[in-house]
Amino acid sequence: MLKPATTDLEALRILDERLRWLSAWTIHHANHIRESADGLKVGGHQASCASMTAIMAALYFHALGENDRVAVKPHAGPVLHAIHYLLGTQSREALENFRGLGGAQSYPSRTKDKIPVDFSTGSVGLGVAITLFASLVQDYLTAHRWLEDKDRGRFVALIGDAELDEGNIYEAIIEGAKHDVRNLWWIIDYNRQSLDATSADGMFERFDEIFRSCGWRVVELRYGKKLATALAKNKDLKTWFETLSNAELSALHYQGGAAWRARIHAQIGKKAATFLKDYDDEALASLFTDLGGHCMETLVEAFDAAQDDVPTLFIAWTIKGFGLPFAGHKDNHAGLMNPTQLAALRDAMGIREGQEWEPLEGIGDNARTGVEALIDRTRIAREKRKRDFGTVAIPEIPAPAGDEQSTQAAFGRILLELSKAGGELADRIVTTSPDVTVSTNLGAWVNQRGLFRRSEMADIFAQAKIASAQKWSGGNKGQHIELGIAESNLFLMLAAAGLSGDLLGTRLFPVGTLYDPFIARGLDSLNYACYQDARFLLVATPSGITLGPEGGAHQSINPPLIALGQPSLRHYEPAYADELAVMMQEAFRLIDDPNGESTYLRLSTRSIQQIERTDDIWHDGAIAGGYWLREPALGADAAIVAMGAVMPEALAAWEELSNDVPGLGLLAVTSPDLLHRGWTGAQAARWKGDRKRSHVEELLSRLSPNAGLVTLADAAPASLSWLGGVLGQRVAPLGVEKFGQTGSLSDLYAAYRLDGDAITEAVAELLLPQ
Ligand SMILES: Cc1ncc(C[n+]2csc(CCOP(=O)(O)OP(=O)(O)O)c2C)c(N)n1
Ligand SMILES: [Mg+2]
Repeated sequence: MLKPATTDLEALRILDERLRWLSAWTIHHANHIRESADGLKVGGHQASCASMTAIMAALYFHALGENDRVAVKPHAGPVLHAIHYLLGTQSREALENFRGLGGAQSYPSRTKDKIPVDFSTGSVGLGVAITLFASLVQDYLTAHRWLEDKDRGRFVALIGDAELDEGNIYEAIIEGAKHDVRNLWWIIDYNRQSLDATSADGMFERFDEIFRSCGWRVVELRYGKKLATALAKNKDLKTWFETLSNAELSALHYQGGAAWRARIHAQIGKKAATFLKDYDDEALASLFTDLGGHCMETLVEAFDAAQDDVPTLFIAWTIKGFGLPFAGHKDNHAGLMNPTQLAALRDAMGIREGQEWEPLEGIGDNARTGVEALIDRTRIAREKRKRDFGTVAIPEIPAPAGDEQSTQAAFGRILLELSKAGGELADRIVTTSPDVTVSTNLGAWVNQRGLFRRSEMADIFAQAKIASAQKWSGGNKGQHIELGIAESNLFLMLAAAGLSGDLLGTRLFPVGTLYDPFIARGLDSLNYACYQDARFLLVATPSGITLGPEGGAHQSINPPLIALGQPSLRHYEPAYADELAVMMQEAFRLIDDPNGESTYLRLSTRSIQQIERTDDIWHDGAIAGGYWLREPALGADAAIVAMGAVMPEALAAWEELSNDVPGLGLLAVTSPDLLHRGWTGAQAARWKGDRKRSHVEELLSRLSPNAGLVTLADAAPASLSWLGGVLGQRVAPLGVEKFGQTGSLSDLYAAYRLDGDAITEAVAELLLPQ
């Protein structure tokens, strides 16, 4: 990385002020000036922005290189927009429409903002941690020779201090330590305020200890130059200052110079008399606001000094609302300046009324040249990367052979075969798992492709000739990233790897495995990955009560419902190995398709008799969400509708009942998620005049309008019960509604009413005259 050029500090200070103005003005405009159709407060966070304009000016206009990527503190979104406005990459129109439909988004959004946003943020803590995994992906691409050294960069997270209460951050740095993570700058806006109030005292010491123990360099930027010099001259004053609690400090900042004077006078007395004489009230207030995170010289020096690749935490002391009338007030998180206060700020910044949007309004000629030169020189108006990093041919994936198989075992075999066959897709697959690699059947793939490690890791057991089915050595060429048991990390890893094309120019095909119930453990991180349009294949296995002896804590019930409500994630639940093969092929295609999405495969360890196929018609249905495994007679009165590993029960019941119930159908649902989306999508299209019926409507219209459906899933029955709403058919939903317990499959299926008897009773009840 190049040493940064020396920069015009004065110009940076002007840019800091300008960012404070533009962010405050953008928020003010949306709340007080733009016409409000509904009378609701639009909101925005002027104090959170003001807290870090100096940090962001120093970063963007001085320290960032062209390959660097930044996750911006969500509530500093308007500052990022202001930066791009100054650079000419954000429009005035979008700022005027801040928080409006199609306007600049409240929190930086990769998919919705028109400026280049490297990482979306919003749910605090996640934007921080993803930078660590993105850096790991950069190392992965470098090791695999997909990224040249000249294209490598640093990953920067701008962090609100309260974000550091989020446990996912610590899970991430522990994982990072294991993988020797580097090229990270995490910059804490240490304003010692959260949303509700001022925060716990002395946390900078805790952060320091924790991060250092994980191999980070910690750089504390407590004082600006002026304040450091003044305190160096008076030890008593410094000691007093450093013992002020966060609440006391913030209150004094809010109260201003006279309060500082009175307090110093009362608490230090004579020993501070000379000091107090040197400053009038205004100068006193200004001096004490000279914290490290507001001092341009301090920031520039600190960034210039951290040019190696050691992961670095900067603790930049700041004041929330710096330079605004509510600076330091504990309630200022969502505070908005009123029009009078805003006008006063405008005047103080030398901006004429009516010229508020002029980017460099009021900046005198001498200074203007320097500012313009700095904007030009340090322009990092990075083109929003388009998805034009090539495509990868997805080969046909054959079904693994075998009369009896579980979908989990079939998954392992498919990956193994892909690996053995080789080719571009196999080389681009990167697998990852939170300590369940072996138990989710990734083991054979890992034996083939190895663990990824930046430095070689020998397999000690193999060297000692101790028999083991699992090789466990790692190196530069490895394709499996083993994680500790932290499901949030899994999803952040998938998010980062799933953005490798956009972020780093090479598409990866990330495959992550975990046990289905533990999706809930990392759910917000999964949502975060989807929100950013990261692309991956998530394989959740085992699932449901089909893993009987493992008991309730491991038997998942509601993930299909989670998937039903999760945008940008497609749920597939195969019953048979051949279905799984076409689903995996489709999932890989979707990863690389500009309009694609991620896929969640819910698999099982239950080994079941595979089905004889007489044709390939089922393919398209399986991909679309369901197909008739046993075709009903046209206008039939009933159908069994089943999903996944309970298909043998459904088939057996169908065989038993089909003599008594003529034309009985058996519908294999492979994705309630897709069927539901198709249904609502077709409805929406009908409002626009498109009369096309959705797949689920087509399927169910083969039955009589009064038909009864018995739905069956090893999951919450609501996963399928909604099917009755499509055409108004009656439903008897079978599924799991209580936490499971240990037991044999037959015992559990009987106890939870998932067996043939339950299906027969349900069909009978539906067919009895009402
Ligand atoms: C996961 C999550 N929980 C809660 C919130 C609501 N929230 C937004 S900002 C915030 C406090 C932020 O304080 P800090 O990180 O210190 O930022 P500051 O505004 O002080 O710079 C909270 C609780 C959120 N955005 N995300
Ligand atoms: Mg804060």
